[in-house]
Amino acid sequence: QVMMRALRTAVQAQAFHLVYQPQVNVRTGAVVGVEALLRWTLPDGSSVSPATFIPLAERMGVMLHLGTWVLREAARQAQAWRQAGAPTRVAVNVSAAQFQDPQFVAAVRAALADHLLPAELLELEVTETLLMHDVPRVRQVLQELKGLGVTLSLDDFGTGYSSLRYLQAFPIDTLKIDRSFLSSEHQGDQVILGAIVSLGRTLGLQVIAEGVETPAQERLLLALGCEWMQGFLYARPMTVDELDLWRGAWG
Ligand code: G
Ligand code: G
Ligand code: MN
Ligand code: NA
Repeated sequence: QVMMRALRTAVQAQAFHLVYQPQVNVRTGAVVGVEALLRWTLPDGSSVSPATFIPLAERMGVMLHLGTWVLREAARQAQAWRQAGAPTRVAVNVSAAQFQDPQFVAAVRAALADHLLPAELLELEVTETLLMHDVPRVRQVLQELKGLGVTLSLDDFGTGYSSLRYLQAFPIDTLKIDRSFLSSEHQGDQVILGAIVSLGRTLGLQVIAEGVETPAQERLLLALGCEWMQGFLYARPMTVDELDLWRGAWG
């Protein structure tokens, strides 16, 4: 209850900001994009994890509002990087409330138009769970989004229940392998990892591994044919200023 009241106040006071985590092609060294991640800072300076406050925001019915702010703020920042001569594709996590909103495609179109952002600099991350319901509508929405020119990635891939048929039916560009497949020592998870990478390749999808923390994980992924990576091994989610510094050091 205390948390709920604080969240309601935070939404009004705009006590949120985005941090950005680089996604790199380890073979070429290119920064292929960044993922925007939402942060809520409390008045005392501490911060609450989105894993905690996003489900709360969903239940309170403010996630649509918050998610729309994220989308627009990410588009604004992507345009700022572009104008600074460092065009960077920004990936935004889409919440259930947004995806189910009949105005979602219009909101994405407006975010691009209002910030004069080329659509290829925006990626939308959806989860398998979002895609499970009402397949014809989901397909329609995804096709309209693709029609705008944005790219689509399937987040936390491998942890949900999406059927392989959906994968073919939906115009997804990228699979994001869930980090649970990396963190585990189980031999079986490495087999799944390999299977996801080949599945992606067979379907003509880009594959990116999330949660890469060690050189051993990087080696394994490269051996399996996955070159795109995101994780603490390269960088944590960072503020814009920190990211600029990181970019300079990354080269
Ligand atoms: O950044 P962090 O690891 O703390 O994020 C925790 C969870 O919150 C992740 O599942 C992430 O996808 C989700 N998340 C972070 N930012 C956003 C956001 O802007 N919108 C939505 N819908 N989820 C987010
Ligand atoms: O669900 P989603 O994939 O959007 O969540 C992204 C979350 O993963 C972010 O909260 C981010 O902070 C976290 N994350 C990113 N890289 C790593 C990593 O290398 N290790 C761990 N444990 N978490 C990571
Ligand atoms: Mn994500
Ligand atoms: Na993920």
